[in-house]
Amino acid sequence: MILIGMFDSPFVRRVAISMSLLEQPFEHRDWSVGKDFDRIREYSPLGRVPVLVPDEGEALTESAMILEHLDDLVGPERALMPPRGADRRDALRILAFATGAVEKALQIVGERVFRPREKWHAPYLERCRSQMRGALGELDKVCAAAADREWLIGGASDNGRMTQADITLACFATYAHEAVPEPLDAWPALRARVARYEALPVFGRYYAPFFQPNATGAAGA
Ligand SMILES: N[C@@H](CCC(=O)N[C@@H](CS)C(=O)NCC(=O)O)C(=O)O
Repeated sequence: MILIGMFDSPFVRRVAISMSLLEQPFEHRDWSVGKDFDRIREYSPLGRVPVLVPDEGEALTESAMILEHLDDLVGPERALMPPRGADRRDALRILAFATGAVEKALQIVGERVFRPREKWHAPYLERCRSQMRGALGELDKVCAAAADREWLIGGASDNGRMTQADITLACFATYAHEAVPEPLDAWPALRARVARYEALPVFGRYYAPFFQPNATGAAGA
């Protein structure tokens, strides 16, 4: 399989980490959505990454769909999403807030990347920032409630196992931290858990620092 997209994308990153954990080897195309836009669009006319080109069949885009496909490939025993019940619902809730936070972070970054500074719209940036912070606050509560557990999902007795909720939480919170940038200091349980995950070798292997297009660009500034 071929995975297209750079590891400074939180969406590409969560797919790469998942593929590694699921022992699904892939060739990496480190293509930028800027300079390699046309090449990416040959595989996905949408022009977004990640794109996963399977050994057989059409290319897949949209990280959530790719992760579903990977879980399907390995089967329910090894899948990174819990199959059903309270564990699945808890994982979905974490994914929803993490996804909401990273989408708001991307909107803040997008304003800086695609619009000249004099056109940045401060009320819009502040709205996005407050929504992102609302979602990060919810994730902090989840992390605080799981403070004595290694992983977010699973019973206290078996201590659970790493799931997609852990992977996505770390990839998306790290993006908000580095790209917005949002210090995470207001959410100590979230910050500590993300730091612990980011220290794991698989997270380090699929990491690229976010390139700040406008180093002065605090949202709303
Ligand atoms: N919901 C999509 C989001 C993907 C996304 O926004 N990727 C960004 C990189 S972080 C991208 O390709 N941006 C280029 C563009 O939208 O023009 C997913 O989960 O795959």
